[in-house]
Amino acid sequence: MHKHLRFFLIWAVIAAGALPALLSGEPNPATTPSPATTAPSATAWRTETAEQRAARLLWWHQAKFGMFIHWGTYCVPAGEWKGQQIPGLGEWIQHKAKIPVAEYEKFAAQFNPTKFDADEIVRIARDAGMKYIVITAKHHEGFAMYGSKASPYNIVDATPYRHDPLKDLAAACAKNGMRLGFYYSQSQDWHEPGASGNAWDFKFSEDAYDHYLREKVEPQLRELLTQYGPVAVVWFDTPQHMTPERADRLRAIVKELAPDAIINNRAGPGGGDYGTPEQRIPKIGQAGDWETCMTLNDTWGFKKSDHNWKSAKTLVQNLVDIASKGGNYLLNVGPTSEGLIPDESIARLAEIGKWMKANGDSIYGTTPSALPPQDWGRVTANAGKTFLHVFTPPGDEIPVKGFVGTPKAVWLLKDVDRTPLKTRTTADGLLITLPAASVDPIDTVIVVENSTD
Ligand code: H79
Repeated sequence: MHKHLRFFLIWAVIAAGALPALLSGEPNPATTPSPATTAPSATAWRTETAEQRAARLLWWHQAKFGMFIHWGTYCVPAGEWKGQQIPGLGEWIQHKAKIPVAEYEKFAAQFNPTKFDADEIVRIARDAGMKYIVITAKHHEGFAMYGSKASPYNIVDATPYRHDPLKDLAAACAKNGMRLGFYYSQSQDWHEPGASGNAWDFKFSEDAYDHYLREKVEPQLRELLTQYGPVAVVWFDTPQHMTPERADRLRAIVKELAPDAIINNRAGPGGGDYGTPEQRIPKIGQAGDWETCMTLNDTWGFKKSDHNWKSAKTLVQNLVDIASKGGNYLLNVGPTSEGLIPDESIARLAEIGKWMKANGDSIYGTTPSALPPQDWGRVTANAGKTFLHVFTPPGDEIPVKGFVGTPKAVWLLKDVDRTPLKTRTTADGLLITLPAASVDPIDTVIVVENSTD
């Protein structure tokens, strides 16, 4: 086993090359600090030891699975402008159709999400097996989805709804042990002169940009970190024009007001706590802490015409793939202008939840396994147990490449009686018999209690 672990680690380090991340324009994972170091954290904006950092990130590592919520006034046009379907992401409609602020603002006046039910949303997340929620407090459109004193362009002051849904969500999360985080687009703000992104209404200047950061972004960040109870995650995005100094000002606010919060790596130069592969799952061996964010269909913000839903099988296998590589999965829902999560999303999350209820032990709190990649699926590990995730059984027997010794016990995770599965050891390693009747078409999980030799 030990010889094998060594081989795997060397191999994983080689596989962790930064090339894919560089090509995709994402921050170099090689600069993301690893929790395994004993030196003080490499994150300049934190003065904490590796142990303190590991403790701060512990819940997040154990959680593995969270809900992303993209909700803003873009759910009113829902992908359509002046009778035309606007291609691309729903939340990008203003940019894509170059809708002038004076016209786009009218969506707020039509936004009355009276069916929004924070308890129901938290229930949907919890039943799916999700342990945290990250919601858009302000996306690139510039509209605050909460009552903000720093800008009247917010859901309390600019809509007939006149109510703060983030207050409800914070209360529902607190009641249900669900961690809550805020997404905040700090650089693009298509509503504000001086901010980044809206070249059809405004002309960008560095001075005006600093004014925007100081007068809108920094006060709003302070509001979000003081008025909603503990904030578990701050999720910045698209740091165009963010210098290290500008990013440091935001990180300092987070550190001051929410010292335990985890922040993603998109505040700007200087990084954050974790990497954010978007709409993709990294190759095995990805260095540092990371979270794949992904849509259920092809859009983040609700879009009427988007019916390209991923199957529950794909979604569960994505979560397993991610957990087997040491990452987290942040899976998005885009509520409608009524405040409802689309039925197609709810159905898929419920199916994931059903699988998670029987198989969650193979996800929560796990780490990558020291075993090499297996042809039939993925492997996770936790406290002396190895979880074999069989996606495509090669036959009645599952060969476990690289497993050395005789396991103490082998059973199906979903089997509460822990009926032993038949095993045999050959020169090629361990073989486990998986009865055809036990196969779960999504992912059959076999628990191997490791041998003590
Ligand atoms: O919030 C979600 C996206 O809206 C946001 N990040 C996730 C979490 C995001 N902003 N920018 N990007 C992702 C990447 C940039 C995409 C773009 Fe485009 C390509 C901008 C212009 C070309 C996609 C296609 C959006 C508009 C056209």
